[in-house]
Amino acid sequence: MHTMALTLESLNTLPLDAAARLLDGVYEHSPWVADAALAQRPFVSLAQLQFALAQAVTHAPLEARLALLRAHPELAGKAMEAGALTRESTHEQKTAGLTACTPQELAHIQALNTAYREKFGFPFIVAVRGPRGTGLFKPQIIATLERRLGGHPDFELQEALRNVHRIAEIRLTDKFALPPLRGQQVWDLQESLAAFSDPGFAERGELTVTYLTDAHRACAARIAQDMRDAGCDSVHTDAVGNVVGRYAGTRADAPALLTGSHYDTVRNGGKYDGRLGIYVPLACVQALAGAQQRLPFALEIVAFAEEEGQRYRATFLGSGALTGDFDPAWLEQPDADGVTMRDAMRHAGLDPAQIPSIKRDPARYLGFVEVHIEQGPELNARNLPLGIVTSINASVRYTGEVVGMASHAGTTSMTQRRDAAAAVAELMVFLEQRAGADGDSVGTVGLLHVPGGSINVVPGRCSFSLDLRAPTDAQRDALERDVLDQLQAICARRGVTHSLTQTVRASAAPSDPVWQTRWEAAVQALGLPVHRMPSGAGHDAMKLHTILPQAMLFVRGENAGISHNPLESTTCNDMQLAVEAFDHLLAQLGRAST
Ligand code: HGY
Ligand code: MN
Ligand code: MN
Repeated sequence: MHTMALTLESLNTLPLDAAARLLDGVYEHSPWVADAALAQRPFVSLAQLQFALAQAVTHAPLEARLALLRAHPELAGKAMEAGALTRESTHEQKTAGLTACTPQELAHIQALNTAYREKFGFPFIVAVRGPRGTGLFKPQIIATLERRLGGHPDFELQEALRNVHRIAEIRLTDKFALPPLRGQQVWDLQESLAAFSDPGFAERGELTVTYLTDAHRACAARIAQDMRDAGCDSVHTDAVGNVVGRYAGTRADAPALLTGSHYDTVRNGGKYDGRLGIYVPLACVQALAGAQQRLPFALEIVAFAEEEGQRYRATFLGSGALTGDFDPAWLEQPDADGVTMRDAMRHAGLDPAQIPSIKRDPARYLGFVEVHIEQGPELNARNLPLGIVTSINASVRYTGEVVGMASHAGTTSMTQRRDAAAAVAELMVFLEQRAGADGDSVGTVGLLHVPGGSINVVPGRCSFSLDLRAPTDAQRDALERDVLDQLQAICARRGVTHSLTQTVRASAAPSDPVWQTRWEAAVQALGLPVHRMPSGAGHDAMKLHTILPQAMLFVRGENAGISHNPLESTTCNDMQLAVEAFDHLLAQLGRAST
């Protein structure tokens, strides 16, 4: 390990061959990567160097990329047993406990390695120091190997390379002695928050936090404490359960910057959806408070209590309360157990009568910004840590039911049936084809249920949901019209009836150009390319869009950006970069306000 930490200055100014030697070991047995990347110097940041290294690999011929993968040792493989690993790999495999496998573990891992290499033609590679940089556990590594063994060769080639880049990023962090401390803290705070989960899920190690459950209230209390610990001058929980932390500015009357995201989750969801947008700005408050520094405006961070609409059909409820869009009819809505929202609020000690006072006066705010994981594969595929959101797609959601006639599965001929489930199935196939025809529309039936169904009964009823999205309102409306027309036609032909309830209708929310430019300047200042992209996912920002200028910053997700899934993941290095980008945006606003 280098006794002296490397510096960008040395890397930028030393003769190329000397500079390349400083990067020895970053890409396993593959000095050509550093040689190619150094042509891009000078580098203003480690992130910029990292991206140049990744680009050097991306632009290399396939054979060179495959050779890079094949230069890596197997996990708990023969090179480890023979003590022939590089210094870095030895440290990494030791840290992961791979040098201390039981004979059964060793046999299992080596059998998996053999199967993996036979299927893909290169060794299984995973960054064993993981997204936190301090190490995956052996069971996690084995589970990842088992999961990825089932992958598609094209995907797996990219996934293996992404892990090589993550290994390189961690090795660079060590070489430059620049641990992403603020990113690690953000990562750890979200890890702690993920300890709270609803019953029925917590026992399975799954994360589910739905509106106003005890786990949800425990999250609110923890977030409030984290806001106080970070240095917020005031922290309160409002009448719908939003947790609001405010870091005062030097001018009490100046409009504040509003930011935040949601802390509820989908069922068996990920740890970062929403929550990252609470803890990234909180890390900025921590730094400001630590330096006893004040901005010329207040920073107000809102942890929105409800965005996913899981327990009640009331999506964006938390941010909707701020924009004056809380629908009092929601209070009487029962959940699956018959508990009305009003009762749930009473149980949580919230007073619905105070909800109207949550509405914000837009004149008191500069705008709204939200940091969120991308929840998609784009940044991950481009080896980019951050992305700039240009617009949030329009969406419309329905819950519905088709009613036919339950009848004997054995005696009802195929021409006499009024099969409710088959009708919905036919609609699903149409929806997939119709949304696909647009290219950038999406349609999903996420809920599908035959109530009281039996294996030997033709389904008489079938409940379902529709989630339709598109980059513009007009395209969403056209998709919606075609799908609803087709549902009508299917039901008429099959002699079944249907009912539909619209639960969400959200217009596309283009980013405010001025605020989008601020995010772009922040990302550029980090030495990263500006990658602009729409958001396929809905966010609280689309609600605040109705009263304030807004723009979002996306953070790359691991595992091809999967989300609404326990595999949702992002690294402490990427979180660090999001914090630094937020710092930069605050500094821009500070300069603009003076
Ligand atoms: O469904 C969405 O787009 C968001 O995650 N609620
Ligand atoms: Mn979500
Ligand atoms: Mn979200």
